[in-house]
Amino acid sequence: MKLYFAPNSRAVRTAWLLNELGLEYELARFESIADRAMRTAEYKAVNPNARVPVLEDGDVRITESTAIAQYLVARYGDGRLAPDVASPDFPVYLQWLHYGEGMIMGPMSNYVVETILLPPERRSEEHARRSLKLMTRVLQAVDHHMKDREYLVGDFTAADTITGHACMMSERMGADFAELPNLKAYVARIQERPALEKAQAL
Ligand SMILES: N[C@@H](CCC(=O)N[C@@H](CS)C(=O)NCC(=O)O)C(=O)O
Repeated sequence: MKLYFAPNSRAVRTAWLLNELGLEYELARFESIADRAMRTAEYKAVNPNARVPVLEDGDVRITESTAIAQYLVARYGDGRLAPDVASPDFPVYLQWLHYGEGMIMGPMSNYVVETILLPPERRSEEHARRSLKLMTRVLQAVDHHMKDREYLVGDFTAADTITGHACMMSERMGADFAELPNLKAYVARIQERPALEKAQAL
């Protein structure tokens, strides 16, 4: 298996999950998401969007982090890191597996664009404020869900590697967790997992 990876990116999710599953993988590492090697024709042939992560497994190539997580658990999980399809937890698992990319990352990306990526003269305070407000609102739903829970669905699952990672990145990018105590505790909890620490050190 080969993982196209850059530090501090969504590719950490995939490395984290591979580590949790104890799977061997080869790393194609970019220095950062600004690495010019990500913009080459050679890499665009791998991922036309020139983004990470990409997972290759034999003839399989997947370029969406949540789809990669779903694939890895279905093919290599052997009953681990996801509830059984027949379990009442399964739809809950799907909901939280997809929530990170579906609900959190949009407003977070907009916020990062308006506060970090654009040159100061092109930034809009109003857009930044609106993105932050929306990001906080969708994080409140996770905070509410996390009351009296350790992980998103029962024991640790692949959903934590996606939505947990999105929550962790939201905090790092400036979302205010002061009013989100359950979420704050959850993010602290997942950051103690050795498989995540290992992925963040790549
Ligand atoms: N929906 C995709 C998004 C992938 C994505 O946007 N990756 C970012 C890193 S977190 C990237 O490669 N950005 C490079 C760029 O925008 O040029 C996924 O979940 O994998």
